[in-house]
Amino acid sequence: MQQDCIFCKIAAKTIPVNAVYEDEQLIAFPDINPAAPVHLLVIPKKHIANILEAGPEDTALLGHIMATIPKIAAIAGLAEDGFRIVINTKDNGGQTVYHLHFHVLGGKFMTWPPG
Ligand code: D5M
Repeated sequence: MQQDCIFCKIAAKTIPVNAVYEDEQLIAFPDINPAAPVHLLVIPKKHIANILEAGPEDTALLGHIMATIPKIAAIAGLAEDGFRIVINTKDNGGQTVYHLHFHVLGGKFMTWPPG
């Protein structure tokens, strides 16, 4: 837990969260500023600033998150029509919150490339 980290506070439930899915390693909740009809954030409970900061000790955690996102997407009703997973990283990636998070977006047809 890192002081001043909003997602650490969400993971610790010191900020109330409407969790869509949770286990001992991760929590999924709606993005406060949705960019699609369904927009979830999936975060590790462990503080990792971004994917560049993940170390070899985080390999199993990252695998667990990727393996669990399809389950979360299905709970959110996205399995039939599909969805997009996005990891914004540092300034050029558009990262604003420096606690690793996986955006799960769906509920509409999305174009490519992103802006
Ligand atoms: O995405 C950071 C995302 O985090 C952005 O879409 C808003 C969202 N956000 C910020 N604070 C909250 C809280 N408190 N609840 C839910 N969602 C939140 P990035 O990839 O860093 O630009």
